[in-house]
Amino acid sequence: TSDTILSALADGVLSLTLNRPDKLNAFNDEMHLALRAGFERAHADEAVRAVLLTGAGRGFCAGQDLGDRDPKKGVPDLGHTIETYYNPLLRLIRSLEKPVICAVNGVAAGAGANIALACDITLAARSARFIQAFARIGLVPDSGGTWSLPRLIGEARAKALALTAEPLGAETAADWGLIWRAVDDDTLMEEATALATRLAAGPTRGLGMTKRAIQAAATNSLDQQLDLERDLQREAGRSADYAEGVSAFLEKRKPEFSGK
Ligand code: T3D
Repeated sequence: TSDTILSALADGVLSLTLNRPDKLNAFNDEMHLALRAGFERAHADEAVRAVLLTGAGRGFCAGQDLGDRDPKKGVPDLGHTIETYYNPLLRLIRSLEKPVICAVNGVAAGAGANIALACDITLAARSARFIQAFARIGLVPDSGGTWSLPRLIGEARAKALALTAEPLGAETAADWGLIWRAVDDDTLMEEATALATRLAAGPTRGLGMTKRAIQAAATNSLDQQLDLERDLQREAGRSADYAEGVSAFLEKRKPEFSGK
């Protein structure tokens, strides 16, 4: 275990809190491994039905800890660190067939910004800023940023954000469709927790397949997507939660989903 990630399971929600507040929760190797372990648990543990990712202190995440990248120590192989740490994390978030909610409590810079964008529903405190900081140090957006930015906000805005590294406020991020919603700073965690708890009480398999289908649309043709919808609907139609959902509707009561 590591205190670089605080982990707690309540009401089906696995809360993962980036916890290096003195460094605005920048990633070192230890925090990478601990966060990965959190998402691996979310994949494996049936009791986890949603994940809530946030940061401790005044920042969400400032990306890579640049203290570990001092050029005096030699030229690093960043391809290796991307392959070893950032790419596996992105794949774990995207392939998790459970909702991942991100509560961006403060500045999200570099990989920190793009990890927030990889989550399924991202809320941000009104004071939070998103910064594609890579251009300031001669790097290229990673953690899926070059993929997610143009898809979420179009090429013009994606290029301007990435080339200028200008901060984008949470309100504008929401207006542009980069994130779901900007909320008051002092209600962020309450709203994000309520959303995660609601989703964790939902029909987990159906929600997971919905996530998979929407993500697949990024590369599928309409025909491929229609076939995928047929296959997933067949599977969803066999789930216990579908039977419960329909029964509850017919009996005019609230459904009690088991996640199965
Ligand atoms: O390397 C690889 O493996 C490749 C992968 C790369 C992925 C990446 O994420 S590259 C991008 C790395 N991140 C950055 O370039 C962002 C660097 N940080 C900043 O530009 C600013 O800190 C912020 C704009 C995020 C916030 O500014 P501000 O003024 O609110 O806070 P601050 O004073 O700059 O930071 C507060 C403290 O956190 C400060 O420490 P101090 O002086 O109080 O002891 C600062 O040095 C530290 N900190 C912030 N970001 C990082 C960091 N320390 C190490 N690494 C950081 N990324």
